[in-house]
Amino acid sequence: MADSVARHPSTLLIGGNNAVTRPGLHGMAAAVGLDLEAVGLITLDAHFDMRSTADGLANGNPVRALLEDGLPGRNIVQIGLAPFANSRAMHDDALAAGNLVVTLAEFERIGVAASVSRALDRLSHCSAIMVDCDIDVIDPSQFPAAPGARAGGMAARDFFAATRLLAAQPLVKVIDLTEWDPPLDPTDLSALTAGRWLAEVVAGFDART
Ligand SMILES: [Mn+2]
Repeated sequence: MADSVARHPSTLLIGGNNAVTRPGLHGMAAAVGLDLEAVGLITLDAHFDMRSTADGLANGNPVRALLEDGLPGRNIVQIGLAPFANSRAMHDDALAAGNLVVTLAEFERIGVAASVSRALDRLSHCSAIMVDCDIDVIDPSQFPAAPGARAGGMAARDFFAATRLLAAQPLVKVIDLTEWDPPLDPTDLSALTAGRWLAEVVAGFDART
């Protein structure tokens, strides 16, 4: 990751599960010579990913692990948190850490552009940003191949729009896609949706000025 970020303005990290986000962010920070105080993380994810790290690193705890590594909560923006998919304790912990939390309900109330603007404003002190796209944020009717997805998720078109806006930001050095489990979808719907994600990332990158 560090080697790629050093040589390219944008690097895509394709999971695999959400545990790839932590080493991805560390690689990005190393490549640009920044400590964790100067790098930001934006997650599009139905979950806080704030489970305990006591039993090791896994797909449910990359945000907790990064906080424990020293990434300040003020450098973390979490968008798309689904109701009835997270514990109260994790929500409280995220707020106590200083993470900016934009729940799915808030995202839908204020819209894609305002949510992205809020995220970027929050990270205005950061010199490099990683975007974590946990594809379980999408409604499972539109992306059946994510085991963590819950009914009533984000509309795929909103996910695409948010991805494109974020990919257009020059400070976004790394974007990951995680939690896609292809065998869970016997149709080609999930593959087409993931393919569209890639197209949106490239279109956003192409729009950079
Ligand atoms: Mn996740």
